[in-house]
Amino acid sequence: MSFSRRTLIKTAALAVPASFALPHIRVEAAAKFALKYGNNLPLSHPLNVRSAEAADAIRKATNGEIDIKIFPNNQLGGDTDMLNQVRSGAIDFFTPSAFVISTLVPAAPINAVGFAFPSYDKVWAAMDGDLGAFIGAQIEKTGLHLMRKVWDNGFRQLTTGSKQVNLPEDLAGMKIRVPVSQFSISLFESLGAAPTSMQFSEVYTALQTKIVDAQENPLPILQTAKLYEVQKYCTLTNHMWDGFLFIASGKTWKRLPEDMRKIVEDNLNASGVKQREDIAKLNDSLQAELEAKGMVFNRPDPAPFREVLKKKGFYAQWHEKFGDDAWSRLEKYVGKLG
Ligand code: X2X
Repeated sequence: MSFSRRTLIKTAALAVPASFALPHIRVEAAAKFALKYGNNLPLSHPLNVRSAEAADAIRKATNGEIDIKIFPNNQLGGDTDMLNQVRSGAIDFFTPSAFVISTLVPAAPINAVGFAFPSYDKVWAAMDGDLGAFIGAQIEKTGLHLMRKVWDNGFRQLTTGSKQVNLPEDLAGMKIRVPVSQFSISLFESLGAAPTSMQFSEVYTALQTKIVDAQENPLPILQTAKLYEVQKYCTLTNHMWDGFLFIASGKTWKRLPEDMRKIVEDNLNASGVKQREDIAKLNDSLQAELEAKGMVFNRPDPAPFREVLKKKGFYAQWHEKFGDDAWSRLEKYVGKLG
């Protein structure tokens, strides 16, 4: 755009009533609710692709009155920051995983109990059923609003820079980055590793500079955040299932009229269900793609890992911390644990 045209638009925006201004200015002027959504993942991740789709649908359904702008990739700060911002109302939406919100809602990572979920059909039955209802109720108590459909992060897999992991012994003393969550620390300590909590915004650099040797995340994150550039081995442990909780700031949610809330909730839920399918498809194709980029895969037997956790009292300890209600809701879907 040339200088004179820019000046003209500026002048037009100042001098002309919104209805006579250029179309893109008019849209902005019409948005009664200009809302911000922040997250920690690159634009190419299905979380961002599908939330952009939902934001478009919401804009259309409200004739532009709700305009959700997406800030991906930690643009608004790391997870801890974004959690504070959504609580204060500085941002309107945030999608923490259960780990990220666990500093506020300690029972949230009940869905991530080590080696609990054998498959996705059980995950979605639980998260769309009694387990998800429990997590939602805990979150609502803090004043935040949780959209009913949880989005997929995925089954977490272990990656390392220097050695392949086949047995729990291979984890001895390994410096591994985990999310900022007591629960993740506890699981990897029980397995004999040396975990460090770190926000996702710092993970790539920490691996590159070898502050840590390992991390754990689902395959779509290895791909979209390019962690394959700084990790060599991927061990398909499926050690936890993790989702993204689509939450709205309580302040924002109260401010929206009822019919608008329904439009937001319905569209986010619908896109969330499609996002789950996107991740399922990626899970089928990503191993080959990551192998082509140089990663070496293996798939260990989960039984010895589960045995160590049992022996170390991991299940008993977390059953007590999460409480009987949460634990029995999980076991309802996955069978007896520990
Ligand atoms: O921080 C992570 O590892 C991530 C991206 O999976 C979460 O948001 C928990």
